[in-house]
Amino acid sequence: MASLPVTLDTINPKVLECEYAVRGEIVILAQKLQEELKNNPNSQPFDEILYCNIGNPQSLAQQPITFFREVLALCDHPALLDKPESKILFSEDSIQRASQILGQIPGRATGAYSHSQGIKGLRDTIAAGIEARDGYPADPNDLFLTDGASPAVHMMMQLLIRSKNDGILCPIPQYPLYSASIALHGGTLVPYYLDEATGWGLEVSELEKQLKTAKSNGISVRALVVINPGNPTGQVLAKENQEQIVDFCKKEGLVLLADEVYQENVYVADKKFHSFKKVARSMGYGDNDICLVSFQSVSKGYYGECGKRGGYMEITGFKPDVRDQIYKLASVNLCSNISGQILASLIMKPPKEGDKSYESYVKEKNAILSSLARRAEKLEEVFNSLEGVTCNRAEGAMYLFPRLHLPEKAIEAAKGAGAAPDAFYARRLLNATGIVVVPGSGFKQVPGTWHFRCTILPQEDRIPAIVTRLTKFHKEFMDEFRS
Ligand code: DCS
Repeated sequence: MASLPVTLDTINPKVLECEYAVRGEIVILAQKLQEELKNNPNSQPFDEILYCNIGNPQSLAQQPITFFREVLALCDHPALLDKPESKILFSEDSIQRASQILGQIPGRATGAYSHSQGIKGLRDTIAAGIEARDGYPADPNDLFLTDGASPAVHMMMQLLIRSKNDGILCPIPQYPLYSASIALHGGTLVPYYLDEATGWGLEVSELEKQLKTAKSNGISVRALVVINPGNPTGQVLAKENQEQIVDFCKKEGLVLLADEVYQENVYVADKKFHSFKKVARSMGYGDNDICLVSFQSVSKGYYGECGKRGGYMEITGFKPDVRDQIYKLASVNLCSNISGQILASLIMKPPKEGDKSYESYVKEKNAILSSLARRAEKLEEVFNSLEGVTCNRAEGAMYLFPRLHLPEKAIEAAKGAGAAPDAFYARRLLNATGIVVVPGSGFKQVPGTWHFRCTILPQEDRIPAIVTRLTKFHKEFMDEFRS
C-alpha cells in the first residue's frame, strides 16, 4: 500500500512545535469528565465542571450589554427598523445608532464583504474613540479591523518574522498566542522575565540583558510584546514604566506590540490604564520616532463578546509602502466579519450621558466590573490562605496566577507520572473537584517555579463552592505529599 499522504512526520513541523495550553490537555480531560457526568451523574466526586481555564465570560453566564446587542440585532435585520413595534422593543438611541451604522455600510448589507481594513465609517468611529480615550489624534487609515485580536497578532508576526534568526521579545509568563504564533511563523521567542516578587514588575534592565544575549546568539530582535494589563499575571503597568519601555523600543529600533485587550479591566484604585500610544505621544514621540501597534478586542473588558470575533489593531510609525503590504495581508482574508466590526465600533463609542440607554448601560457595565473586582480580591485572598501558595493581586485582566511551592514528594510523584508538577496538580484538582485551571507551564515561567492560572469569571454565587472544594483539595494534596 502506498504510504499515507499525511502523517505527523510529513506535516509542517512548525505546527507540531506550536502549543496552546488554554485549550490543552487538562481541558480535554475536563470535556471527557463532563461527558461521563452526563451519562452518569454519580460518576465523579462532583456534580459539575467549573471552567476556570479560559477568559470566556459569557460562557459562564455573564450577560451581554443590552445596547450593543440591540444595535447588532437591528443592523443584522434592518427590516425591523420599519416595524412600529421596534420603537417599543428597542431604545431610541439603539435605533439611531443602527440607522447611522447601516448608512455607513455600502448597500446597508451586513452580509457583504467590506473594505479589507474594515468599514470606513466604523473606523472613523473607532478613531474618534481612541482620540477621546488618549487625547491625541488617531487616523482611521491606521486601523485594521480583525476577527478578534488573535488574527491581528498573527498578521504582525507574519510581517516581521523572516526566519528563525528573527526574535520577538515576549514577557514570561505570557499568553500562549504569542509563543504559538512565533512558532508557527518560524521565529524565535526571546524571553524577558516579569518579576513575581515585585507584583510581576517589568524591568528595563531585564529587557536590555535579554536583548544583549539574543544578539550575541545571532538573533535579530524585531519587536517587543507587552501585555498590559497582563495575562496571565494581571499587573497594570505604571506610566513611568511605560515611558521607559517606549524609550527602550525607540533606542533599540524595536516595534512595540502593545496588547491592550484588557484596557477596561482594571480593578484597583491606585492603577490606571494608559495606552502606549498616549504615553509615546505624551513624550513627544510621533510617527518618525517609534513603530507602535496596539491590539484591542471585543472579547474582554466588560463586554466579553468573545464569540463575536471583533477587534482591531492601530498601527502607527509604519511608512506607506509597508502599510500597503499589511493591507495586502489583510486583503488575502478579504475582510473581518461585520458583526465583529460593528461591535468594535460600539465598544469604542458606547452610549454617552444624555443618551436614552446611558443609565442602563452604565448600570450593566459597573455591575460587571465591580463584581469582577470582588471576585479577583476574594480568590486572591483564598489562594494566599493556602499552605505553600502565594498569589499577587490581580490589578487587572481576568486571571490570578498563584505560585505553588510544592513539596519535594509531590514533584517526585509528578515526575513518576510523566507530568510537570503544576500539570500534575491541575489534573489532580480537576479529578477531585471538577475545577479546570491551566498549569503555569502553558504560559512559560521561571524554570523550577510552578503556578497555575485561574480565571475570576465564575459568577459570584459559584465562588463559595469553588473556595470550599479548592481548600479541601489543597489540604488533602498537601497532607499526602508534605515532607
Ligand atoms: N491577547 C490577550 C492578552 C488575550 O488574553 C487574548 C485572549 C487575546 C489577545 C485574543 O483574544 P481575541 O482573539 O478573542 O481577541 N485570551 C485568551 C485567554 O487567555 N483566555 O481566553 C482566551
